[in-house]
Amino acid sequence: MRFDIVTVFPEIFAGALEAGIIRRARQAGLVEIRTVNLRDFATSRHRSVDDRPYGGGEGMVLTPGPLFAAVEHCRGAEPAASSSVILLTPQGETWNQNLALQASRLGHVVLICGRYEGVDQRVIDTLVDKEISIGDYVLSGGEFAALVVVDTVIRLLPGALGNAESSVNESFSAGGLDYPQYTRPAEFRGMVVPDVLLSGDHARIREWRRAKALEKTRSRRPDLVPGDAGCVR
Ligand code: 6GU
Repeated sequence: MRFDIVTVFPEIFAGALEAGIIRRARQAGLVEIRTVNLRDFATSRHRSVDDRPYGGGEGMVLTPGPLFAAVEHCRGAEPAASSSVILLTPQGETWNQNLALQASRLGHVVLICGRYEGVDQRVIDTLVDKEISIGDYVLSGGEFAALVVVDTVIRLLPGALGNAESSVNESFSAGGLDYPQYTRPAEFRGMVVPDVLLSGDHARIREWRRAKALEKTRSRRPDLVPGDAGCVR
């Protein structure tokens, strides 16, 4: 799989894409990730990539020229249909595990990091396949959202996780939140690990974990409890 990230701040990505599971997936050849500096595709004398909105109002809007040129550069000779262009914007559909799973089946994804107060609508109408937001809060731009998309998708690529990190029992793939975890020591500052976890009785442990996970999901995220009112699955 391949990601191209179109951004005016490529320096944001350096550290984040060179650590942990993302680094290992890149080294294993499971994913190729490039950052593309939008400013490299500006043609004006001052290499600007934004301008004032027609009709007036606050803020600056990303102009179509550099964005079209950058995406065309990312596509190279490949047909437009074999890549998907995602714009990171607070106006988008909210990202979730199911959208990540769909994206993990794509071959080539171009992520455009929205900046300033918006993006020219002609880019959205004719270049962008999907607009994505990562939640109901305001980011300064799409860069951190692009990292969320890349991380969540890479975890789903076959071979990206070792056995120890297997996503089978994780929150959300399993449909709810996780049960509480404990490790050594068995007693820390007077706080003890629940007896059942030290019992060696794996049937009882499984049942305790299932009950704890359900209790936590019911109280924090009732929308995720299968069969309950409000569950979105
Ligand atoms: Cl994708 N962009 C911005 N600017 N803010 C956001 C977002 C994206 N997702 C949530 N908030």
